[in-house]
Parts: sequence; structure tokens; C-alpha cells
Amino acid sequence: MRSALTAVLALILAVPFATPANAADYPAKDARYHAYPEMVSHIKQVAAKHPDIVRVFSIGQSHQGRKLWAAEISDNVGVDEGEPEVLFDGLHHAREHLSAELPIYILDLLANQYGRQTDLGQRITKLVNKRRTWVVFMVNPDGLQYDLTGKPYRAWRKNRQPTPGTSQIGTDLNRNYGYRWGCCGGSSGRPSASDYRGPRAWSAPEVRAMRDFVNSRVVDGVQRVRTHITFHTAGELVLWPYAYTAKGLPPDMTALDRDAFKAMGRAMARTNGYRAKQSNSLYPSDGDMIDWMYARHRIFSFTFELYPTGGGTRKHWYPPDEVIARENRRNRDAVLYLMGKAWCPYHALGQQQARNNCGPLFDDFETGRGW
Ligand code: 0X9
Ligand code: CA
Ligand code: CA
Ligand code: ZN
Repeated sequence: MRSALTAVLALILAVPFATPANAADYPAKDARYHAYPEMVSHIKQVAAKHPDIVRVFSIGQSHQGRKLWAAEISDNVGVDEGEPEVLFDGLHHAREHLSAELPIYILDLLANQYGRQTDLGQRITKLVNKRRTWVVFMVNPDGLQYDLTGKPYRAWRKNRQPTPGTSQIGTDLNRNYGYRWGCCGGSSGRPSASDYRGPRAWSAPEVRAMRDFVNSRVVDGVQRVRTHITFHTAGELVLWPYAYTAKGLPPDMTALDRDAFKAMGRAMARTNGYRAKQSNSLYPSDGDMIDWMYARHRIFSFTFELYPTGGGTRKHWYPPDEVIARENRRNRDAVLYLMGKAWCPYHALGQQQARNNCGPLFDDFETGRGW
């Protein structure tokens, strides 16, 4: 007869190996997508191969304790040289698989092209040298690993944090940011809803980690990050704030900034063939990341809804892995454009607006005026 102690011991030992989400992986037909452990080993390899320009680090932990991995890409990596900063992030929403691939592509692109003599190589070398680029690869790793336990996939959107006082699990991370949280009927107060906003603003640890990281980039009272893209799927859209209001020019946005958002949004959409508009006109939402990024930090923050057009069904969330490389490449020039504009987003409105708003020694680092 097995003793009670042996049984308890067996249970304790079995628990770490019995957690299916830790082992969950993409099926063979989608093997080119990165599950969380594959992403982690990939970015560590890139950092090991390019230690002069790439550093990986964690900005915090998910509800289930996974590290929220990020990379810094710049010359003299790890040193604050006062350069304009750019942020990219992916996978707020678990089932939006393609949105985790573009951040990995951006890291690979910058690392691999650095120092090359081709036109692209020279352009990227300059951007790496004169910018500090931050990439947060998967904001919602718990949700992704859970999504992968379904065969095929669970169509899961939220994180995996239980809601206190209920039997429900998950907060919509793109409804949990603290600017005008829950203000306007653009999120649900029902814990079972897929767009549940959480019991209070910032209740999700993943969202707090993003907040704390962005806040940490305020140095001597100035926010260093000037431009940002958060990647989602689907719809083939470039969206700018606000999501909470339909007003094109609400009191919490200047006319100049509105014009710069439009100009940059449209310029990026010309490069990838997406449609560009204010996010509210897709549908209203509140607690949205880019609303907070712009309202609190005046960051020129965009949501990209990646391939394909439309949205809301499995075929939109789960395109075959054969499209990953093509859709990543399709967004290359928009990414490089926004990195270029981080010195002076108003340059999107022309040389004169740049001079007026970013000082006489303005240099866009794209045309090489030699100042
Ligand atoms: O609803 C969202 O969070 C985003 N769309 S998704 O299908 N990826 O879930 C939209 C974010 C931009 N906000 C609004 N359009 N309101
Ligand atoms: Ca395939
Ligand atoms: Ca640098
Ligand atoms: Zn999304």
C-alpha cells in the first residue's frame, strides 16, 4: 500500500510537468510561428550573436509568472546616449498570433542588416546608431500558451488572471490601461466578456509592466519615447488615438498633433497598403493602450491591425504560417519610417513644421543633410 506521504510527494513532483500550457506548442503545420519558449530562445540567440547592439531583458512578469521579454537595439547598447527612442510591442491579445511575429522580425531585421553596405543596410545602420529602439515581444504570454492548448487553438483573447469573486478568468489587456478607463461604453464590465476591462484600471500585471516601463523612459522630465506601434490582428489598418471618443479634435489633443498623426498614419499606410484612420471610427473602446500613451506621454502611438482584412473569426486570427514572412516584410518600411520620425514627428508635416517644433538644428536622419 502506498503511504499518504508518497502520494503527496508524487503529486508535488508531478505538478510542474502536468501544466499543459508550459509545454504547449504550435502544430507542425504552423511551426514557423513562435510559441513563448521559442521566442525566448530566439531573442537570446540574437543578443548573444550581436552583443554590441542588442540587449534582452524583462520588464516584469505575467500573472502566471512568465517573464515579459524585451530587447533594446542601439549602438552602445545599455548606455543612455540621449537618443530619440521608439517602442514596438506585440500580442496584447492571445489569439492574434501574427502580432507576435512582427516584433521578432524587427529585432532580426535591425540585427542582421546592421553594418551592411547595401542601401537598406546603410539606412538601418544609421537608425540603429541614432535611435534607441525597444521591442516588447509578447505582452500576453499566458494567453498565448493557453490558446495553443486547444486543437486547433482556443480563440482566446484575454490574459489568464482570475477575476476575484467570480469563477471567470481573463482581462482584456487592451481595455485595462488607465486613461479614461471604462469611461465610454467601449469595454465590458462583465467578467465573462471577451472585452472585460478588469475590476479596476491597471489590475493586470502585464499592463502595469508596460505602464512602468513607459514611465521609466521619462528622464529629467522628458519622455524619451516619441513614436510607437502596438501590433494586433486583423483588418489591415493603421489607427491613431483616440479610441474613447469620436471627436477628431477633442480637448486632450492638439490640432498640430492630430495633423501629425494623420500625416504619419497615411504615410505608413502608403507603404503597406493598409487603410489609415482614427481608432474610434473602427469602433469605440476605452482603456486602450495608445490612448494612454498619447494622453499621458504625448507619444505618437499607433495601433496596426495586421493581415488579413476584416476580423473576428478564426480565419482572421490564424492565417497559415506561410504568410508570416510576406506580412512581416510588408510592414518593414512603415517600421523604418516611424523610427526615422522619432527625432521629430512633426517632420511628417514638412521641413518648416519640423523647424518650428523641433528646433533649428533639426536632422531627420533619413536624408543626411550633414549638419
Ligand atoms: O479592440 C481592440 O483592442 C483592437 N482590435 S482587435 O481586433 N485586435 O482586438 C482595436 C484597438 C484600437 N481601438 C479601437 N479601434 N477602438
Ligand atoms: Ca504551414
Ligand atoms: Ca545608442
Ligand atoms: Zn487585438
